[in-house]
Amino acid sequence: MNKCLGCGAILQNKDKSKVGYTPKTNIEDTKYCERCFKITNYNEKFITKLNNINNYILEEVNKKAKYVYFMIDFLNINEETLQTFKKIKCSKSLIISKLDIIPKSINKNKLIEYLKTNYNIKENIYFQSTKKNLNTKSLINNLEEQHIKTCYILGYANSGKSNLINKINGFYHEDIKYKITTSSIPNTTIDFINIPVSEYLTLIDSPGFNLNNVIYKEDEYSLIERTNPKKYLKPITYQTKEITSFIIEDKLRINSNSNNSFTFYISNELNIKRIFNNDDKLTNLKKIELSIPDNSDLIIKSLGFINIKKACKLTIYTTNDKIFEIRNSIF
Ligand SMILES: Nc1nc2c(ncn2[C@@H]2O[C@H](COP(=O)(O)OP(=O)(O)O)[C@@H](O)[C@H]2O)c(=O)[nH]1
Ligand SMILES: [Mg+2]
Repeated sequence: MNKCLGCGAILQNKDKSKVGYTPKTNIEDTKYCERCFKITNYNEKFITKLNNINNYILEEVNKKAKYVYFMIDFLNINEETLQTFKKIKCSKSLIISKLDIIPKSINKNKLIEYLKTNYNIKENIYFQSTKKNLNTKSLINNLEEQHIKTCYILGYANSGKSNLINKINGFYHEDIKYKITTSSIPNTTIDFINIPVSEYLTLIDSPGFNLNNVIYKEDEYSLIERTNPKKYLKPITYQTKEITSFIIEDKLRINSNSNNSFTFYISNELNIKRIFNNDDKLTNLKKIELSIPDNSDLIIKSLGFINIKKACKLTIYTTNDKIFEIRNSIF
């Protein structure tokens, strides 16, 4: 069976609506499926649903893997993503990817200490950026020093797995002929892809784990793309003295009536409106009440988090009431 070099799906010319489709008749000589061709050459966007993907990845990896690099970007550090990390049984390290977007004000060593204690992580944690080529070679050196021959690159959808593998492959081969397909929309990689980067080392790309709950609908491309910061994230702080509401992209409304300080760690491309009333006019949204302890982060899964200085009660109107977690501030 011939697999697409871009996404790992088994190539087929029977069903246009299924993954791996190519209109070509000579499948044996085909390198990429139609979807990968269109993503790479025409920047087309596709919604790809992968059923039961989280279990599929875990089962495969817990059967076969000896070593795993698990990637999460800064805005997706939360209980759900780290619980998935913990379900991987073999030796592993945690990679905080897209180092280039982490606000400069954040002390990286303190962040590592926080992750270790707050989320009880015993494994090594590294920062990495493919875009700025930071700490990519050292990830490979680690593997070589430990004589690891095969490493699975796992992580949440869009954390940058395929870009990292293409980059590393590029260190070994000046002109890589066949690149893995990458895009700003989740679920670009469909199945595991073995990439022998050198005589001694094979990296295995993987489909991304999917969050159980997200704020956007699956076809909201523009919003999905804008949730990913393209450059350094600039935290935005609002001091509140009276009744204030924050409305994010008309999908989330946070009503506050305390003397407080809210710092948003979400993509600067997202629209945050501040208004000075507590109307609840977003009646199509679900209403929830949350009690926030002193100096906490309110995590909004798929967006990032808000650091809130003082204990307070918030009324929240939201498209999805399962996207919240509260943690001690990472600062
Ligand atoms: N800022 C930044 N963006 C990145 C980096 N690596 C990947 N991306 C972006 O993240 C998105 C997903 O990348 P991809 O490699 O396809 O992620 P995958 O789903 O984990 O394989 C793309 O829009 C990339 O341009 C990085 O180091 N920094
Ligand atoms: Mg990928």
